[in-house]
Amino acid sequence: MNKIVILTGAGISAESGIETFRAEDGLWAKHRVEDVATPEGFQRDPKLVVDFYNARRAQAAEVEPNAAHIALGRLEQEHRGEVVVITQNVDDLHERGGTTRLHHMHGELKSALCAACDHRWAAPLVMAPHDRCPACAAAAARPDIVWFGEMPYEMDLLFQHLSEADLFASIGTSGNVYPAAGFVAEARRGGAHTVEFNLERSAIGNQFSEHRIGPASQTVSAWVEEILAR
Ligand code: BV8
Repeated sequence: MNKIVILTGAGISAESGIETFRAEDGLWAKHRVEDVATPEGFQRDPKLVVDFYNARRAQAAEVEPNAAHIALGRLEQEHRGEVVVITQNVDDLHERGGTTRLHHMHGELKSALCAACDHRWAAPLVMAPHDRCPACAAAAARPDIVWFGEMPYEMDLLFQHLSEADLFASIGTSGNVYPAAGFVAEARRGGAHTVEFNLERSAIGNQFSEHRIGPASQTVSAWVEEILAR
């Protein structure tokens, strides 16, 4: 099992206290996706969108990585082969859990983006609509987040990693959002063994060879122990 590629979703951060999207009391139960996670929503009401991310940025600063994040950090440190984490999450719990080879395919709360010149900088805890870009001074700052209808980041590189994976693990994602939900098929095409970690089988559960049902803090820690003991 040389190269391990791991995709994570909101479920890996749930036990740290960050609500997921599609649970009954989740984010999409309180906000309309169209209003807070699309470019059109941002055009329509930039303050609503900026405040939605300000609240999540503040929450992410208050919580801690859980045993699953920490186990993945240890796996990267101690596994003889390559370990690459691709996350749909925008919090920084993987970094704080010790993962360094990390790709935020949907962006990150800690980054701000200039819609005019593409400059990126460390986002202030509280962003305001039309904050000025430190590089070009345009009042065009936006959260550095990939909204629905926008292209996720580094896709060519991510597909390269998926094609080289010997082992592909998907942790805490409902398999509703593409292109991330298509990654397991890509990894299988490359010959990878595939395992899904979730509280229940996801919408794409039938595409995985192996399932580990239960809270990620327990199932991921046990899995990492097994791999490192091989
Ligand atoms: C694109 C922003 C094209 C950041 C997000 C086909 C049909 C219809 C539409 C589409 C289609 N293909 C593509 C689309 C469009 C769309 C899409 O997929 N729509 C879906 C809804 C059908 N996709 C896009 O728009 C993507 N872009 O396709 O661009 C393109 C082409 C050319 C040129 C330009 C563009 C962009 C998608 C990114 C959107 N941004 N987020 C933010 O606000 O956070 S998506 C959002 O959903 C988050 O990023 C989140 O990470 C992601 C996925 O959600 P999950 O992480 O899976 O979270 P969820 O709550 O759903 O599930 C949690 C899971 O954890 C559950 O299964 C639960 O059981 C489990 N769990 C809970 N607790 C635990 C646990 N597991 C283990 N342990 C626990 N303790």
